[in-house]
Amino acid sequence: MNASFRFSLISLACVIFAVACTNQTSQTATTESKSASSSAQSRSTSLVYEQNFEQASLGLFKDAQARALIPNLKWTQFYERFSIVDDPQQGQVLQTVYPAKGVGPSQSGGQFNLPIAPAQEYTLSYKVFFEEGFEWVLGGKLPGLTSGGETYTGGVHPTEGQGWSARYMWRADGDAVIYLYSVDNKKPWGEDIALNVRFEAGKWYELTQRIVLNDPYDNNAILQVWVNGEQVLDKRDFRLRIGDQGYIDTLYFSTFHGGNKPNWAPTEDVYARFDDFRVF
Ligand SMILES: [Ca+2]
Repeated sequence: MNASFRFSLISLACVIFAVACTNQTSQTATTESKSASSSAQSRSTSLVYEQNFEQASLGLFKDAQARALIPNLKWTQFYERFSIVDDPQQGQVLQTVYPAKGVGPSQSGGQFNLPIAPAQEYTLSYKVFFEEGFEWVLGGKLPGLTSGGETYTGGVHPTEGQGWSARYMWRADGDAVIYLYSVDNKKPWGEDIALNVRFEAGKWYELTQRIVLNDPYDNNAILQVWVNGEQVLDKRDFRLRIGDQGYIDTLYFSTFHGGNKPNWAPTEDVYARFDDFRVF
């Protein structure tokens, strides 16, 4: 083999290697961009919180039991209306009672505040089941992610874009909405964002919300919702904050009938179940 032929062979090998590497790089990039845009599943590797209630004791779930299971709870508001029960589909679940004539978190359902490490993006998913006979009445709250814990709820608005809350609500007839407090909501209370899903009693629903904060001075926030894996909301080009603040910092478990007037109350005790909370 003369020197020039050997040089040609080496050159050819280098070219083949370079082309192979380029192909490899472009395949990797395609795969990543597909998984990034496909769904909330793409962030499942960075799970920051998970709760399936399998390690809890059956029976009444009071503040002490909750703190044993979830050590970093900030506060609870249970009033002996939370229990751990066995569910035929889900194993152990958290059950909440909404007593007859009860309205608001002091008389109906209950709440807890679970801080999470502040971040610009999170996905929260959990399962909810309304037991047979559930009365929707005018509506009620369901858990969601917030910035500022429980601050921006109950008619308190983040006028400087310093926080927000993105719980869900059921409305009359079980219509599901996102119930949003954010800097550009000029209504006296939260703003309903329709999900075009109607809850029915006796069925488990998996609710998944992905929130990406807007850049500090842009209108590029993202709020996406999936119900049982099907995307039902893709809200973009809005603001959740103004400036370098408003980070996602709380899993706000909040559920009750209301509103704050008696006409939001059920006529009998009604029950819901919750399970499989995941933040990632
Ligand atoms: Ca469970």
